[in-house]
Amino acid sequence: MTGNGRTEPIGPDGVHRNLIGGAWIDGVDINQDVNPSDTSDAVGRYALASGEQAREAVAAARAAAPGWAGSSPLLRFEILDAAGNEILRSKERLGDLLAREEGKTLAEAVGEVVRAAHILKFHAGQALRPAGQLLDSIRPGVEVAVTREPVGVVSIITPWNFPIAIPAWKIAPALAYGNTVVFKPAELVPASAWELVRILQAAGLPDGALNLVMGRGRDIGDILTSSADAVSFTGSVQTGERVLASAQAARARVQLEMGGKNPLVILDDADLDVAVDCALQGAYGSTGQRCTASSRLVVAAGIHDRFVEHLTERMLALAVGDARAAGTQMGPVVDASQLAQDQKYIDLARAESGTVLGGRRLERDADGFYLEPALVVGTRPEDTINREEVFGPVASVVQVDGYDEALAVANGTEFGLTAGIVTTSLAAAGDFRRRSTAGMVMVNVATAGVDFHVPFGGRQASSYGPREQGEQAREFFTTVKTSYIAAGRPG
Ligand code: UN1
Repeated sequence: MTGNGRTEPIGPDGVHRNLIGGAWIDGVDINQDVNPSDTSDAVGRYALASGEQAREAVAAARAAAPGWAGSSPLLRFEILDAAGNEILRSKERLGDLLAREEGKTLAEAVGEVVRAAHILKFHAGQALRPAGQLLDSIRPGVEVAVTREPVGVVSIITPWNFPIAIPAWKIAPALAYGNTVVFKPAELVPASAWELVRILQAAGLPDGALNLVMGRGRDIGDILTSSADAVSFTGSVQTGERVLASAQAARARVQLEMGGKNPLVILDDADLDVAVDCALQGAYGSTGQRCTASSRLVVAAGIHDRFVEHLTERMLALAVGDARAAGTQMGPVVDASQLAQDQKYIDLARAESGTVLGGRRLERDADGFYLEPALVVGTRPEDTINREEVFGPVASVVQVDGYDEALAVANGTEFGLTAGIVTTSLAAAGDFRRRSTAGMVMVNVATAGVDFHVPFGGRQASSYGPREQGEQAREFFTTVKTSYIAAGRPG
């Protein structure tokens, strides 16, 4: 390992390198980042790290840990804040890159980039906010200090659907509270992650504080989860379970964000426009590719037909096209295997439940993974479409008699990330907020699209460990020390 920090981030062959111990290093293979709106468009080439390089990255993070843990909170503030400013300055370029590699619309992508910047700036501030207590001991002459210290080396593993915001909301608090980081982004979207790391490094991070290893999960995943002090992961339930087992065996603390099957309840007294807006945004925003998506629409009988009619009309009118083209309202699905999964669930829903509106494969000028948004009507809560996460632009409707049945259906899932209700009844909204088994409840707003200054996380099969984001992020990224201090014997 060179470790002198002087190598170039991009090699002479145009390959974007990994960052290990402050040095930009070639990988052992090359990953071609492809545009899902136009598969003939090669976004860029990214170095794939080997297992050996992942080990070096962990070692570099370990070597840098004491120095970064002891750094001034002002330095941490300045670096995160400067990186946030740089991201804001580059939001158009970064948004374009993100839309190009992931396929969400340009507006969504620029919005995500701005959100990443705000996250960095929020946690910059957190670095300066003290969080300790000084109290009297129960013994005379003794004081007790309760302080927080960094956990150590944090492995961060992120999914493809939020290529810059999710990395930012894990990396920023990790660094703000004095941890060092080994970061593995999803192989499908290395470009945004690489830019984030380059900007953070250029903002003045010491060598080894943040390490980037772009690599295949099967090559480096277990190394990262079994050799860090803490692991923060967002991704599938299946991978999350592996991460949990591996990290726990190493006695590392773990934070997992996984799937959802989020209900949006629509009561008879709902404002129809609000209901349709929430459903449209929650189910089809970001092509439905988010764990907070409203994938189950639980609709009371009195409003059901009007709601389905209006939603179908608006859904079928959504302009599906190139993520970066003006006028596009929904971009493509991220890749061929996700498209196959979406189509599999659409076929299954048709066989099990009857009616699927939309959901056709679409052709556009360029060769991309275009899918018409789909609404499955007349489903039963026990149907596969209401139990398993699709992770695409597919929502299903369950008709219910009234509030009590709606609540039971909404809660009748192994997941528990977000749950929404559209109603003008204060009593129903209040009851739902109390009795929902989800970690986040939305009243008359979409289930997807969350703030960065408040906790994020779910219950049951959706999440594990302390909450992400907001002030709450401190729980996971710090460990408590209790010190008893007496003056000692004078003289
Ligand atoms: C959002 O809905 O604004 O992977 C964020 C996901 C979530 C993030 C959703 N962890 O979809």
